[in-house]
Amino acid sequence: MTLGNKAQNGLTYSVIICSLLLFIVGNVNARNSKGDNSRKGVRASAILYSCDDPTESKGFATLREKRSEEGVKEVDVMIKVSGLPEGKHAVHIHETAACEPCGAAGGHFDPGLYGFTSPDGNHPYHSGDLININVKKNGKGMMKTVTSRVTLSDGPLSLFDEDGSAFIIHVDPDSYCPEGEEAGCAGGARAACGIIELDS
Ligand SMILES: [Cu+2]
Repeated sequence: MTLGNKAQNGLTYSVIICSLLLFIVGNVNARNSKGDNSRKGVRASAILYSCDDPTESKGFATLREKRSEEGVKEVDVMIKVSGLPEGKHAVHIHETAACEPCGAAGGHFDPGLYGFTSPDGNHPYHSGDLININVKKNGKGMMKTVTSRVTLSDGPLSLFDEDGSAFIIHVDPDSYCPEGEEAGCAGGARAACGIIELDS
């Protein structure tokens, strides 16, 4: 074998190894991007502020939309709060993305032909009705739930309609209004509010 042949063989091996590396890296990238897209879905979040002092943060919420095996859109909701009085507090998605004052968030999110957003009426049948959050002695609480009554993506139940949506944490627990409409049965006054925004 001449020196020229050796150099040529070396070059050939280098080309083969480089091609193999590029192939492997390309495949890993393709798999990652496919995996990320299918897992990620649409996500949103909200920072919760006190209704007494809108500069004081009381926690945050995250939302993630996914598809069930049946193809139904489901949204995972997670809320963490701090600095709230011990006990249960009603949590709902309200119909307007406004928190100053907290009353600006309006009634409960309930789009559609028969939408009825009055907080104590049609409760707990609004699209935005969720479950109580339980706050411990130290003022901290966490709540996780899943809802198929709202979506983050476009559609008739989207939280991102023309005026958006906001979380409200109420002062009192949600009794879910077993006797029908009764003043305060859905949690009464408002303790914290957070405008829901799509994650970029
Ligand atoms: Cu409410």
